[in-house]
Amino acid sequence: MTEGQDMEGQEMGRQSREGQNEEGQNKGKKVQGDRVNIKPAARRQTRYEASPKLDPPEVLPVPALTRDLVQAKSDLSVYGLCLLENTLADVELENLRTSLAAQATAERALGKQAPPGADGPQQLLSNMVNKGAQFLDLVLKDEVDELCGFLLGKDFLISSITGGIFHGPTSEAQVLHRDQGQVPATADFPAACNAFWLLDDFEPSRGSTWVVPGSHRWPAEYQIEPPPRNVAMQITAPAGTLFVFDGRIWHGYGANSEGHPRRHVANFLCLPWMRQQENWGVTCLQEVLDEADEKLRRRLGLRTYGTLGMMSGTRTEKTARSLGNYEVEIPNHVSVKMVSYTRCVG
Ligand SMILES: O=C(O)CCC(=O)C(=O)O
Ligand SMILES: [Fe+2]
Repeated sequence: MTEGQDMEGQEMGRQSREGQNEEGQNKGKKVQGDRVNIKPAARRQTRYEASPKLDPPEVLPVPALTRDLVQAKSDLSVYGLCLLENTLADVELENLRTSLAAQATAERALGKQAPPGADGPQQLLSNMVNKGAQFLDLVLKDEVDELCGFLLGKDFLISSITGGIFHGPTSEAQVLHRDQGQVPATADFPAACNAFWLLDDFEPSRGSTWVVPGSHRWPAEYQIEPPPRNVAMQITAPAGTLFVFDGRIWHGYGANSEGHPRRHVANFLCLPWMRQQENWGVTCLQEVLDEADEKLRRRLGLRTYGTLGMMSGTRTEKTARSLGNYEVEIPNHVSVKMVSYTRCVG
């Protein structure tokens, strides 16, 4: 049964129970016997097809590398992750490695002024949105639209874009966590996902990501405290792979015993009604906004989504549809150029 069908089924059940208990409730509605006839929605909000719950919790294997988007979507539903091989051309890969390394060196050279995460053998680079068009190009690629749009619907937002480099050996693996930890565990759907662009071969000896495949399908009570490390396994995938994982999956980076660089760019994406990780309104450079095309502006959340994200009361050309759970028309005419406001005094 798909998630949409499941939700509609629950809704039907609630309505008909209410109909039975409260007199007069059914006035004006078409009643057949003791059931209220409610029309199901013509469309579901996302095309995500949920796999059934794993209750009791079961750990699945890591899915095989694939080059097929249909297979990758199925892997996301079944395992909670997919490994789409060969997604970056060699020249692009080399360019990304070089520019990530140059950015990392420049940030380290700032010493005490450097952003958080700059020192130590494992460097974190934050806010890659401001650090070069080559990083922004990644999040706009068709594969991200296809796979992350499958999980989150077509209007998903950029929550953050970060980069990571292991410069040498490390001894500590990251605590297992879920990237949508701020979302109640009872939310039975992906609210966020991570799309990692692997710039080096990810192998266990280089601290490749630990994952618990299938854990997105576990009941809510298993999504609050992390499971023991011995149920997790590490991925192995070549540079150029797009590694996408559901925000509900238990995971964390590994320890890099080999010391080989392990570089990646992370596109962290979320539902269009969820708070983004980076506060773009504060940190996105004006020159990035000036250069941004329509799609990037939407992905950054600089467009309205239904009644959300309005700008001093947004004027739209169409009457807004604000009924229930719907796909929303995004008015495109709103400019993100800075406007000077004049304050009227008395
Ligand atoms: O780098 C990795 O392998 C995982 C990192 C991670 O899970 C995170 O930063 O949230
Ligand atoms: Fe994470």
